[in-house]
Amino acid sequence: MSEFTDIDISRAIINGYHLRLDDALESDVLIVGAGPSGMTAAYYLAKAGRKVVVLEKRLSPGGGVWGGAMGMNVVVVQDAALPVLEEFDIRRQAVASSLHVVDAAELACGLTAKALRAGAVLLNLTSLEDLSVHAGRVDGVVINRTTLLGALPVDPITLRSKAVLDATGHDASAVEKLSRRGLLRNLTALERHREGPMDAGSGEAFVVDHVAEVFPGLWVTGMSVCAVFGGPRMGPIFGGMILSGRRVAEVLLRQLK
Ligand code: 48F
Repeated sequence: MSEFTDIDISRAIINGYHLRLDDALESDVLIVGAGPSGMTAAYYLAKAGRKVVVLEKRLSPGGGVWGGAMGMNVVVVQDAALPVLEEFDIRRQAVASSLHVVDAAELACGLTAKALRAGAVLLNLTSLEDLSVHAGRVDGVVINRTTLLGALPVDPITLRSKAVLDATGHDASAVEKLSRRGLLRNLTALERHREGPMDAGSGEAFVVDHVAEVFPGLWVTGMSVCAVFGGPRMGPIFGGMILSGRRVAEVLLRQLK
């Protein structure tokens, strides 16, 4: 006779998840996208004591890291990002002048594990459907189960936060919600889908230098920065994403004070 039943297991899942969801209803920072920039930001914000919730539309966190380049699961990181890799206990191998290779799975898992252990909460299979705006400020997100979104007429729920961070990569999905309503008239690059052509050297600096609050309460990091401001794309080098996530966390922490 087993010590537990199938119903005990089901109850553990239901209660565990709904406690987590209930706790996620109000937070300091909601991060949309569990790619490298989003998970790095989640770690530094949670480590500083902020309540952080990360939404990810897919099953697995890690975003574009897993596939490396052309499906070769190795990524490149430059010298500037080594202190962050060390903080995350992620190994690397030096290859050429200032470049290192990192196993893609170790990077995706390493960023995720550190962010979660610092206290960030991840809701997977959860898609951003819309933003919540009150008194001219983004103050939350409207979410739905990824598998329902667009498939069935099922209403979403809302989570509230002091700041929302768009870390959705090339799509800049959160910023796009405001842009298509004409609320961001100055962001012409996003409206014209004008991410610049490949230029890794410039792009890596661009995503760090241009992290910004694009609308009160709504911030961008990672490739969303390029999508919004028209910076160059950069392919399978990830130091810029990690440094962009760290930088936006630093700026946000100052503002949240
Ligand atoms: O694309 P992604 O890895 O963004 P990133 O952190 O890093 C970009 C690099 O991977 C790569 C690159 C490197 O040089 O150019 O592209 O800027 O991670 C974005 C995450 O956001 C999720 C998506 O599934 C991915 O895991 N995401 C996108 N849209 C939504 C979303 C949405 N509407 N709701 C929830 N998650």
